[in-house]
Amino acid sequence: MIALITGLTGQDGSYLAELLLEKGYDVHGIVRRSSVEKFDRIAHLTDRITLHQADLLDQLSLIDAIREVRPNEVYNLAAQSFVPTSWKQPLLTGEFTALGVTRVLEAVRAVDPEIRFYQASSSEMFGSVRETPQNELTPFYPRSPYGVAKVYGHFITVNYRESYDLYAVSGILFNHESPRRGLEFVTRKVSWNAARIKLGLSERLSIGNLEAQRDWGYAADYVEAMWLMLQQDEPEDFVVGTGVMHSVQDLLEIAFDEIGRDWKEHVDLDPSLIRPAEVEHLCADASKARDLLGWEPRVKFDELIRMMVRSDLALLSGGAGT
Ligand code: NAP
Ligand code: F7E
Repeated sequence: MIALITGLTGQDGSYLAELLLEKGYDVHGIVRRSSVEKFDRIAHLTDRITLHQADLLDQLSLIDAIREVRPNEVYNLAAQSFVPTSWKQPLLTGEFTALGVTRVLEAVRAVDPEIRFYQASSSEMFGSVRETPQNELTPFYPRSPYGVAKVYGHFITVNYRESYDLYAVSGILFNHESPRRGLEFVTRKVSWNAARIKLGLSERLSIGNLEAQRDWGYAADYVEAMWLMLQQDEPEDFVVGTGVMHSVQDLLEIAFDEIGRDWKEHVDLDPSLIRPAEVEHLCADASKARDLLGWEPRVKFDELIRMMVRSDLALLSGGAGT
């Protein structure tokens, strides 16, 4: 089996590449040109995977990459994925995160409509939630340019499935984290700064909305759900999450407990980190994934956050992270 991953250099791309290699796949990934190579997350894999230069903004580069690789499966994980940036760069976010999906789908359709296609959709599409917990039938109400772009990506995937009979599926994944998470996302921001405080490298951490609640899981568990979605008889969309919500305050309590400190003595509330429109709480009903895919999350929130803090302590002490 041959797989092509867009967003290979991101958090999920690196875990998915590891999973597919374990399963014996020939793994290819799309990377975009940069003046410095940022391949930290895949450095341990580069001798076992093949990289192709392409960009979600460039239609021909995507067609060329798919024509060269001739994959059985395409996983479209590339996106502008940081929600606050989507207010600062709404047009670019729309180009990457919305229209980029159509470009990959068009490339699949042009080269080989038998290719199975996975789209990385997001719980941010539920936004101001219409019901709790959220399942595949819950209406969308996105609250950021990122969420709006993901709704487009979701429906263009559904539309190409229905219009052209492609095996194209949308995985509606809730927040998933790991020691490889970008430093600007709240879990990693907290684990990294807690580790710095423990090591005496800093004293304070600025945080926005303490009350926001998310359904946080472990990225390595979630890439397995992506793969399972492409192994079914019929293409269908799935919600993937743990069904358990925690607040940003819970996150601080666990991370600072891991370093033996009281978070209240180190955290400043910074109103500039409050978003123009917030998603207050998200909670998955992943029963369809459990029943049809046999998928279950393995790592719980407390264990995940402690793992991230320990990994950052090791990294900041000059060792290898997880
Ligand atoms: P991430 O760490 O931000 O990785 C994003 C990837 O997209 C990077 O490899 C990045 O490449 C690539 N990329 C961005 N713009 C591109 C372009 N124009 N052309 C080609 N590649 C481009 O994101 P992640 O957390 O792994 O998430 C993977 C996907 O799942 C994203 O689509 C995200 O929106 C979605 N998602 C994530 C979560 C979550 O909780 N993590 C939940 C639901 C959905 P560079 O390295 O060059 O920047
Ligand atoms: O924020 C609050 C913030 O940036 C989580 C992406 O992977 O998951 C991610 O989007 C919550 C929000 O993730 C800070 O207001 C408080 O309510 O870690 P985050 P996100 O916005 O939920 C979804 C599913 C995706 O699809 C996205 O690609 O935490 N929060 N204080 C803070 N957030 C950040 N970043 N920084 C703070 O200081």
